[in-house]
Amino acid sequence: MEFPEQDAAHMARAVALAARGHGTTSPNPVVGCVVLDAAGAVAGEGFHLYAGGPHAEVGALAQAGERARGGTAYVTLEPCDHTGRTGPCSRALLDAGIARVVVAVADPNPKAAGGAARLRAAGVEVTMGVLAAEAGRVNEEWLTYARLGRSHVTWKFAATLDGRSAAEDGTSQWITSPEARADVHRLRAAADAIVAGVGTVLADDPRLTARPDGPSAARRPPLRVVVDTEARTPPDARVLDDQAPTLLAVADDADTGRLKADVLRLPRHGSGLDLRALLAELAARDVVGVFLEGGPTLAGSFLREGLADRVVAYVAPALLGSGRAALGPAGVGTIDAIHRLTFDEISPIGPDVRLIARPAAQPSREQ
Ligand code: AOF
Ligand code: ZN
Repeated sequence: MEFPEQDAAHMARAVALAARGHGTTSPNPVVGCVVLDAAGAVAGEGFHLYAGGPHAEVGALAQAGERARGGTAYVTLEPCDHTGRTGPCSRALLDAGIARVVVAVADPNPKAAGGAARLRAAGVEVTMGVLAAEAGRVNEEWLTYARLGRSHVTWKFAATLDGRSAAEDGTSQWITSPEARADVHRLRAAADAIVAGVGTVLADDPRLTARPDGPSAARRPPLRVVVDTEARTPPDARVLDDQAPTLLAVADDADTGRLKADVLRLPRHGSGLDLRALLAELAARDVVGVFLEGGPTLAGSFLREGLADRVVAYVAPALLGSGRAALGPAGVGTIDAIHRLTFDEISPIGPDVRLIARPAAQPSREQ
């Protein structure tokens, strides 16, 4: 039996389920699944929680049990057709007797793809593309990583209403409220890596650790990455403490003699490093999502290269009038080259506002 008019509503639920995996599934995608029985009633729900754990379909099918026979499965990502950390979901759906599978986004992972074709070949009705934009958004970090072979980048900054991140004398603590800073720690904790430039390390000596007060505190700490072309990070910098692993990204000819850190050598690009190569190297280390913090120079370089996929701005109701701008030169010499974004989300956080925006046409801009 078919219930196509219900497709969007059930897929919306699957997308909401997928979102529950945010911050814990890396290097795997977030995936949600809803299973209906043959009469169209919801019989099971599932989502992917961690790499190596059951896929969303398997969880939903287990809940549905015998009621799945002749039923419909809604999945935010094409069911896998491979045996990786777990068995193929295409097979699990067939074994459960599912008659129809509705998919939002095709799987770009060549190792796992092919589930839709396998199901069709076995006589299952397959509908692709339902709520593809929403399902793509919920899984945007992993889809960037899987499609482009590089980590997804969220650039975060905190600034005054006039876009400044430090006063004239360089002082910058605290522009935003404790509530906004707690929110930053939650976002940091959900990332696989936290990236900062050596300028920020020299100026602020940050720890770059995630210190959330909530339940995510138990997760493994994000990798700290310092973009440090000339290897200027002081050996006693806090970022090199033992609170989390740290990678120093340096130029291939940089002198790292006195540093005892993990070093990643990269080609130079302009006056800095090849950031595209950095993100490919991080992806190869299973870093799906990068949280880029500090400072304006490095953020400008990412923007210039078209490598900032999402912007999270914490804006305080305060004015400075002078002092360091939140963003340094970003390759915009004339108004035609302006980086246009669209707002995704505008939320009050304590006395501040959190704005989430993304480039109007990412990631096609870099393809
Ligand atoms: C998931 N969760 O719910 C679905 C996935 O490492 P494995 O063997 O668990 O396989 C991961 C791949 O399986 C993943 O990259 C994606 O292509 C596919 N589907 N993965 O982690 C899920 N449905
Ligand atoms: Zn699967």
